[in-house]
Amino acid sequence: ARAQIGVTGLAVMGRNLARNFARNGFVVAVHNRSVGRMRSLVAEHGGEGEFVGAESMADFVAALERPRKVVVMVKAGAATDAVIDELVPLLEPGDIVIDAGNAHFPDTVRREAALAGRGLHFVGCGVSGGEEGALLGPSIMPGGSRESYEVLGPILEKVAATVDGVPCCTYVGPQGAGHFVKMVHNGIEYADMQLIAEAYDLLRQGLGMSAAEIGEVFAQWNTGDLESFLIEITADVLAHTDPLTGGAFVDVVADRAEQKGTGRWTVQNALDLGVPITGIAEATFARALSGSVPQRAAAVGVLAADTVALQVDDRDAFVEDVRRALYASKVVAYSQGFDQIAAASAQYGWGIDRGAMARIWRGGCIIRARFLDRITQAYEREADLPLLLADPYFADAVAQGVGAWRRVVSAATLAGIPTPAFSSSLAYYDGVRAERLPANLIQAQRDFFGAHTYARTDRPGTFHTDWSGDRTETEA
Ligand code: NBP
Repeated sequence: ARAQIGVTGLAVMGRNLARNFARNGFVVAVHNRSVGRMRSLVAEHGGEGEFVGAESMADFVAALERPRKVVVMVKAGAATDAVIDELVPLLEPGDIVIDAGNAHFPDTVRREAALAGRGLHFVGCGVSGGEEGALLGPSIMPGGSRESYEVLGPILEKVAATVDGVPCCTYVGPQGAGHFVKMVHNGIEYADMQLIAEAYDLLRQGLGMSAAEIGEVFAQWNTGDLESFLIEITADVLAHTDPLTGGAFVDVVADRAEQKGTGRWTVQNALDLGVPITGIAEATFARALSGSVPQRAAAVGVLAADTVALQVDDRDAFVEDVRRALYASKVVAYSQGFDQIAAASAQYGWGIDRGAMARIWRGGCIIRARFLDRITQAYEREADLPLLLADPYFADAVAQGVGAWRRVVSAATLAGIPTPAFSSSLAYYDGVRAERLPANLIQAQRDFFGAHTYARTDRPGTFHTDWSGDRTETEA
């Protein structure tokens, strides 16, 4: 046994992750259900490092040094359980199974408990960065026992992306914490992408700019506060010409956004925890709306528009307004995502360090951005920050753009350009900063029809009014 780590599941992600381990000097055992993938990996990339190809699971396990460290990189769901079931009888206490696929965190909680019962460590590990990240350095979010991280951490930190010499990998927390954080990362990614798409739409439909011109705007934005992987690739995509038609590539792509489920899981969990992640929810629903083919067909040309064309005297000023609105909306979406992490951490007892999560998202992953440094700094100033948006840096940054934000949202509304994420983020901002919300009326209504009681602003206690009788108030 001489392999320091093993990877089973050698499709795009597992193959590249195995190569990444080998290129970093680790001896890697590699295995795949169908042996062809394993053989082609060794044949094509054997020169990049030291691979130990195994044709059976038993040979694979036998090739590993103890405690064994087995990365499972298969299709999330039933395939993961099938591989675990095959693997577990071959392992010994102290061995570590790392699920690096996109598992739903409740599955990870279940698997961790089952393996812990057999003396095995189970590490639900979020990996972001797609194929390229897996090969060149992803952002890695491992959960599970702290003890397992002591053995595994140094290996993962070596293959992770680095920013300013700091690896984009750290221990996240017990049980399903790693996959949970990866899920919220993906939810934030949905919001970020939707906000960018809305900004594009405002410039395209609102100002009538060409895709290539907007690409230049995004390239420009990528030199400032918005600098990020997603803004960078947006500029690239918008500049791309379709070889078939000679027109802008984006114009030939069908406008139906698909999803694999992590956005939906994020929203479902937020509903369970009661955390208002309106940006991520709107982004997830916007994808659903785009894919609502019969509904859209029934509405096009039928539903009245009654719009007012965008009145723009100064194009550059409007573009700058959109940039500010995008930044402010993005701060809201991230603030909400970090709120969800805080709520889950408290609810499940995971002790997640939010500043550290922002730090490991600075490189390797899809939402990598300059902006994440600011988030880490905010949590360094105050680890238990109740609201990221209210951190002095972000409160000030948003304050400078709030006028622009209102102008953009109102212009979009009048022009009939849908901006669900821009608009709902602004509504959240106004809601969370309001001294008083109309929830007082809702509580009164609830007491009226269901005797659900209410609290008063002027006295402690819980009260009920006898609405159907003489309307006297009693303390409940
Ligand atoms: P896929 O998600 O396409 O899965 C293919 C792999 O799963 C193959 O190795 C396949 O083996 C194996 N597999 C299946 Br399917 N059923 C199996 C079973 N019953 N027993 C054993 N092996 C089984 O691969 P991927 O795109 O490389 O993604 C791997 C994981 O990484 C997924 O969980 C994915 O969500 C996650 N992820 C992907 C990305 C990305 O950008 N693609 C990013 C981040 C995370 P076979 O070769 O024998 O069919």
